Amino acid sequence: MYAVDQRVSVSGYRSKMQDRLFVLLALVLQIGAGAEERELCFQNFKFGVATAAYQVEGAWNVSGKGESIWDRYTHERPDRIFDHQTGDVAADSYHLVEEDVRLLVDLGVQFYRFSISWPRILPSGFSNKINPDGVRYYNKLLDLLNQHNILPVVTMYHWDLPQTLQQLGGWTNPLIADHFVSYARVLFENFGPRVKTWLTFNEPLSFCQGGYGGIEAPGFGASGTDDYLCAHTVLRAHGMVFRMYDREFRKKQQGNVGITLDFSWPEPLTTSKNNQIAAEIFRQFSLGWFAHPIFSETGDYPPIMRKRIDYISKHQHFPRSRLPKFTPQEVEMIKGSADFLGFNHYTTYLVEKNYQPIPAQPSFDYDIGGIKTQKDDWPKSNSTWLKVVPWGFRKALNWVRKAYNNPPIIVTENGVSTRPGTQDLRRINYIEGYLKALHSAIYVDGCDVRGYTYWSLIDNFEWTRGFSERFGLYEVDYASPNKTRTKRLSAAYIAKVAKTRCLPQSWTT
Ligand code: GBH
Repeated sequence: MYAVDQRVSVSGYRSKMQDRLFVLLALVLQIGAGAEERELCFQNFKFGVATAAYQVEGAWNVSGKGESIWDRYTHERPDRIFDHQTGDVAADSYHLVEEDVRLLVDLGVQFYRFSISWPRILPSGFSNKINPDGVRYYNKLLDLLNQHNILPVVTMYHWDLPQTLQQLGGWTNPLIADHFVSYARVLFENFGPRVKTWLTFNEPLSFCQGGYGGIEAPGFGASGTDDYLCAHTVLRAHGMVFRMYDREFRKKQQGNVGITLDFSWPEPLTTSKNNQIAAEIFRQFSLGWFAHPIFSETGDYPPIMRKRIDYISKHQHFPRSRLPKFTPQEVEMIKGSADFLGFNHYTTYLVEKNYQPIPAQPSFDYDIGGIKTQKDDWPKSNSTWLKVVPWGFRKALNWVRKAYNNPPIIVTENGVSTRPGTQDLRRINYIEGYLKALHSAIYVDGCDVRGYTYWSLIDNFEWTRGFSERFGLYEVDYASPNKTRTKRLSAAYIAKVAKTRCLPQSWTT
């Protein structure tokens, strides 16, 4: 039954009973293999790799594409981007799509997670005019994937909002939710017959906090106000798209709709009660902000967010809470609006309680009540924020299992940046460590994880970090006219994992 289910999708619920049999069988097989050289294998599981439109496509103003907030931002605020780079050309995947699919075939992955650029499909942001070249591009990609039996996992929104909609306030404007629904309908109509796994949003925590509260595009930095407005619209938009899929497409298209949330694991700095509480509040404010309204039994924002932000807002003399309120109808509409959870995880933080008094200026960082740091002796990557802490992955997955009644999960991103070069043993080491942690989360702890996605297929435009951080299994030579892709050692590693569904023993470093 599960096998049949898997043919059409990487997600879809399986019963509790199947679950238990499955874990039991896996354990028996592994014990049978002997403890010494126990092979770690993943059953009924898929491996894939990911990219996102703005980060790889380039072709920012050709074939009818409209302007996105990242086009505008990189052009107007080069000072905010490392080396003043832009995604104008990036890895040029718009023109090199055949090449990218060749790499996917070479890796032997079961699925490819990519995102669709809203302004490439709807140049004005509105659905009155569809750009045929945009539709053609993604159809071509879907054709190629189909030819090679690679399943598409498609993100509708990976941060590249049409600039026209930003002029209206972007995600802080509640009406943008309606435009997102219209955009999603265009996607279901055009691509739904072939796409069975959808993600509405990638990492609303990152783009609401970074984009509306920080210095990612559009970069207004109104922390503690605009970030909450953004999240509120995004949660409504997500729920509305899920319900629209139910009403208009599910019966015919039989796909699954989820959302990708990012969760860095907040570990208490010390075992003190206060730091443990601070870490738990941090979890509620980072993952819970989006997961509680969708995946909890009660819906709505986490009670601790409601309580803290209401209280702090009052002390800052706001006439009402900076955290907007859902109507009871909205709570119901959003609750349960996902077939699975897309889960992005890269790193871990240590959290201690923040004892500072309430500041006059609102900020998310104060509301969250904790201060985050990382341990100096955790292995580094080539990104300041990313330290290698595999055990945090297992803890994060288990927290989700307990908090939300073990929802089906697809790990939609996990990865690490390294220095330029193809001898990336550090990347292999990272992947191996995190896959071991994932294996324990599934087969020891019982987390319902159905797939793993490595970020990223190729080096790409890392937002405000420009091209300085490389996450690819293939290196991209940005100076070469055809953006030459060169295979890294880690590509061979992932190929082996994807093919055997087991961790190769000979690679252990
Ligand atoms: C993912 O976000 C994105 O989905 C993807 O597009 C990106 O390429 C990938 O990561 C690799 O970076 O400076 O300490 O405030 C990862 C989550 C959230 C990580 C914001 C960096 C800034 C941390 N990101 N975070 S800090």
